[in-house]
Amino acid sequence: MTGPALPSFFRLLRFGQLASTNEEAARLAAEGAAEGTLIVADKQSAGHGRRGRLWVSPPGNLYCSLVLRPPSAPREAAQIGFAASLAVLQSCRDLAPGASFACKWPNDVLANGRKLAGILLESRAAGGAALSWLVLGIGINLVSYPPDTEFPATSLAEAGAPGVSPDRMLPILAARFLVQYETWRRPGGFASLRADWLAHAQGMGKAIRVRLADREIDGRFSGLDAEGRLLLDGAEGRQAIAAAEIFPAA
Ligand code: BT5
Repeated sequence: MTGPALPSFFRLLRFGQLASTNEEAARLAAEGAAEGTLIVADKQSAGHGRRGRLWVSPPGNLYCSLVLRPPSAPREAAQIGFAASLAVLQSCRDLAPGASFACKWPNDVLANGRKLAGILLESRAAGGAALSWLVLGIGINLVSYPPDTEFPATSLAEAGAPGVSPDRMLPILAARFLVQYETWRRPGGFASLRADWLAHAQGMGKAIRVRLADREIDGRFSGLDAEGRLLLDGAEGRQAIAAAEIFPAA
């Protein structure tokens, strides 16, 4: 299949249907696919989110996964999720300038307070020292969204840009991501990217509730550390949270 023109960094592989673009990208990455390999599917039969959760993936929305091979330590991998969230936010704002967009930790993008996009990072390390590969999966609800999610969802159409096709969104997103990725790769890049992300972060500086696997804790969202962990100031002092769901304080 032919597709939209993308910067030369990308090598686009398009599919009518896949179980999951992340699975396909991870399979290709393990076989040696080059950085910039970009898998796109019209729909997914088993799209997934974090911890095996389902990502509802009917035709009309964007489902893509990018193979990256940054020469970084595994603990820096999560930083790329913030680069991607910013790129998604900017791309959506380009198309729907009237809506209000925000980043929600760790990697969601919200439009008018509802979930518009999700991001899933998967990586493998080669012997601990450096990442072998990283797959960056992005799902953006362009025209539809599931009505019954725990955190309310939305689409770009509902945010004010009806009828945007995956082929229209993809080159905008690709160009925006490349700029963020290049920023990130520069010395000190994550510090500037983090400041940019925090300026768009939902709940920053506010009271939030953090749901961990086994308990919930309340505190003030006071920033991100160098590994992208959420810094929470609570009754037990400052904690760095690596994986959780966050909500406004009850
Ligand atoms: C995410 O997980 O938000 C990451 C989603 C990544 C999806 C992309 S699509 C291309 C690539 N290939 C894949 O297989 N995955 C990536 P998480 O934070 O765990 O959120 C999952 C939760 O979001 C679910 O449990 C639902 O509650 C909700 N959800 C499911 N589908 C949704 C949708 N289309 N829009 C908004 N929310 C959704």
